Amino acid sequence: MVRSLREEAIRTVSDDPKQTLKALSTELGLLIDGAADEESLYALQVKYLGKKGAVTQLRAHMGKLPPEERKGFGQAFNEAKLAIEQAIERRREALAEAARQRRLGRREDATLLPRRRPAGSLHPITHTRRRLEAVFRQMGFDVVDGPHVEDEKYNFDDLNFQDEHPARDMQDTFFVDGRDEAARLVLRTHTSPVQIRAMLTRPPPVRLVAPGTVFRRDDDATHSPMFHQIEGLCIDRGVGMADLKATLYRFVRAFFGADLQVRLRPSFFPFVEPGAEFDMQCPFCGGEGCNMCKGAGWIELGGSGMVHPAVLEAVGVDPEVYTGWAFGFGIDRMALMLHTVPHLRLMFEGDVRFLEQFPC
Ligand code: FA5
Repeated sequence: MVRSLREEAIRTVSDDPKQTLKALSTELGLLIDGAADEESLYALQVKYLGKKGAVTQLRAHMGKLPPEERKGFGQAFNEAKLAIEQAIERRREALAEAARQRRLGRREDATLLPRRRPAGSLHPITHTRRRLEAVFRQMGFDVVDGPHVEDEKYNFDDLNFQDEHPARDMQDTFFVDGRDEAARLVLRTHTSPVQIRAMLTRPPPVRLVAPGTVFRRDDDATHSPMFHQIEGLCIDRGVGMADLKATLYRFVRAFFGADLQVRLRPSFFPFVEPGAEFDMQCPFCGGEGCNMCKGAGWIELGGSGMVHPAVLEAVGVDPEVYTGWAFGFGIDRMALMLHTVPHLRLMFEGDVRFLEQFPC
């Protein structure tokens, strides 16, 4: 249609330029209004208003008119050209607006729920760890960090582990290749080596907690090869088991917001003497016995005890002057309890359907 219109214009232009201008304006108006997109509109503009365009060429034929008609034709030509340009501009705006509306999605329905934006949140273990840190900070503890790849000396030797202690066995510990036998590196098996690092750099009194990731060759329903612990350490003059128990009791009360009892049971860890496991009264049944505590009324939290004099000596602290206590427990099991999650494995599978249930 565009080509025939132009041919028609060229054919008739020699006859009567005024008639041709009129016909061209009318036809072109229709073509402009029918342009389906900005591209076809631009093509029309080039074809008719460009250097060799039908409208532009019409002006060259002005010379064929008698001199008295030229002025009137010139005026009519300018007005027609302006009208065409304005029509093109209007159509361009309309097409741009239509495209914008399409982009915005005009099919708005005010009754629809807003579209759900995926929002990240803290992993339940990170959330639990931060809560633990906050509670201990409030109780006057510093929060310190230690390396995941640890010197065997800090992980075992200085903590009074004998050479033949089973925990050193390849079954339990991930040894890191590349160092000679005399100075081996391990993925730390617990957070207790941070005790050694802290005592080597801080003179007593020391009061700190050290949360972090630890690694063991452990993998079953309740044990993971990578898990998290928090270590507590207090070194000062004249501190004893009563301070340890009181601190654990105050911690449990602050963390769970309930008056839950704590109990110590004798146990063995090479770096404490005496050593004790510590349990808390079950926060779900208050000690009555339920599924969460397997009917016991108590939930096992971790290990604790008075820092062994051999450990104090290894770091140059005089055991005749200073005493200290330490504790360590699993953050992961604390998180399971806090969020009533049944299996440890769920915490590490990275399944978003599970994780998004904890918008912490
Ligand atoms: C220790 O690791 C001692 N370092 C704790 C300690 C510190 C004792 C200071 C005395 C003084 P144990 O091996 O029992 O202790 O581990 C402590 C806690 O870590 C356990 O009670 C348990 O909650 C958690 N835990 C141990 N192994 C795993 C595992 N494979 N997966 C998840 N949690 C674990």
